[in-house]
Amino acid sequence: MQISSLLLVNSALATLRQHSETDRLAYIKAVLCLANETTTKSGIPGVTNRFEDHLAVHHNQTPNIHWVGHFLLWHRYFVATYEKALRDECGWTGGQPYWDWSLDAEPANPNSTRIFDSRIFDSYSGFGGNGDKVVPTADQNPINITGGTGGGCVQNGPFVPSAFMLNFPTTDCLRRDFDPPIMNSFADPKLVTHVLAQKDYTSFAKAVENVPSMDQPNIHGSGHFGVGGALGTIGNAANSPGDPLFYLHHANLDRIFWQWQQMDLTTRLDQVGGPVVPLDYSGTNVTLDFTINIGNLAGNATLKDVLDTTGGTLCYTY
Ligand SMILES: [Cu+2]
Repeated sequence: MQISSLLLVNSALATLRQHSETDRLAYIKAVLCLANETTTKSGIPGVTNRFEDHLAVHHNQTPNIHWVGHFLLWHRYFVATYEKALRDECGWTGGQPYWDWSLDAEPANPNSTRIFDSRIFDSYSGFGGNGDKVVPTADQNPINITGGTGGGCVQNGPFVPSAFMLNFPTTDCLRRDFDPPIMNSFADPKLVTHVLAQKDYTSFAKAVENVPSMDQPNIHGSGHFGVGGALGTIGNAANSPGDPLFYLHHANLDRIFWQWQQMDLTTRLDQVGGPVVPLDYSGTNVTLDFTINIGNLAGNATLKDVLDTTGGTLCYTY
């Protein structure tokens, strides 16, 4: 049996809007601390700090961790490990906050910018706002994402270029490309209800990710493409953890997953499924003892190890 090195203590998660301004500032300070910690752990060439350690592990594993049976559990373990780094190395004392985009989405009004006016994007106590307007070339926008309103470097907040740069895989600023029509349709509360109504792990996981197409809204794509559009960092499959918001988006997906598990905990602490190879729905499926790894960030874990957020490996709830 694999004993993981990860144990999160007293880690209760809360939506960012439930945090006080002091807490929100403390969380962002911890993120900047991680980005300024130059003793790295991943061993991945090109990585210059502890924040990029996480980005690089996700980058390198991107071909194996999406549209697979272990998608949700890999990302659960990954976000929990990032939270642990913020706590152990950067003085954060809370749980990993999440961003519940469905609270502000306006599916009936695709061009609404209400969601982008929410406090999470505040220039002082939030994650900052949009990038300046850049028109993508056809090369930069292979899947032809429309509706983007930014695309350049974030213009305000704690992660502007003078305070925060990404050095992996290449040097770049943090980019955002707010896309109201995608945000409002992909973050539709009805999609959350649809996901929560799934009867087994495989169909749940499939409902969260849906298919790789912009024509079929899916909640996983909401934070990624609603904020990232065509050019934003969080919209890039490999480099999305370069946007600190990634972790709040994925914590929310994980919260929905945990909520779903709790509706039938006995069964759902013991059930996995879905393909080992991306989108290979007729191929081999993952099993409870399928092992995931997050490189040198923490020890390997089986899917069984991380199905329970309050089990031996993980220790948090929402
Ligand atoms: Cu991912």
